[in-house]
Amino acid sequence: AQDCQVSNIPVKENFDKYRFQGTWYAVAKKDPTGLFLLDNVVANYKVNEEGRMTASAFGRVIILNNWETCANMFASFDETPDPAKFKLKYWGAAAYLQSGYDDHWVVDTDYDNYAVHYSCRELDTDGTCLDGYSFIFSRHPDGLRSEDQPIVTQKKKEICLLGKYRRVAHTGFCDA
Ligand code: DAO
Repeated sequence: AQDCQVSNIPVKENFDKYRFQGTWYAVAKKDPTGLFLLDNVVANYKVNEEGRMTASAFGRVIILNNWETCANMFASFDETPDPAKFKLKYWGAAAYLQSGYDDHWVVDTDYDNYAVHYSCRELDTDGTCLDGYSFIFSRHPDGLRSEDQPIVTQKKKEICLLGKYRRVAHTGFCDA
């Protein structure tokens, strides 16, 4: 795993999208080029009647370099042969928000406390990731439990992003 080849990145075995449902607070993030979601990022995952995983998310964003707003985002996930590897189709409630189609891998989760997300947008010629992003999610708005921190640190290492994260603040900016 630590050869940093994207194709060798380990993901959650037998990922259960049903147990993953509900609210996740982003507590840390590794940004991609041209980052979008800044902080106050909260995602709510659901599995719909057809068995498809969907999500809605909020986060503070800055549009056109100076206008700060709360983005209301929607997502629909396409499954792949690996149950932990999805394709994420996302769009905003408003047209000026970002939209796209990214990888969405669940590297690890215990479903009840923490989750490590990974997305590589652009592969380098050597098979490592040239441009990607990653969220560390917690079920708890105040952060990770201390017992989960060493697990998450180990996973950050395995995805070659240790030291690349920033803390994601929750200040109530996007609270309804
Ligand atoms: O913030 O720079 C960025 C990239 C994030 C793009 C995707 C956000 C919308 C979908 C949220 C679903 C759960 C991660």
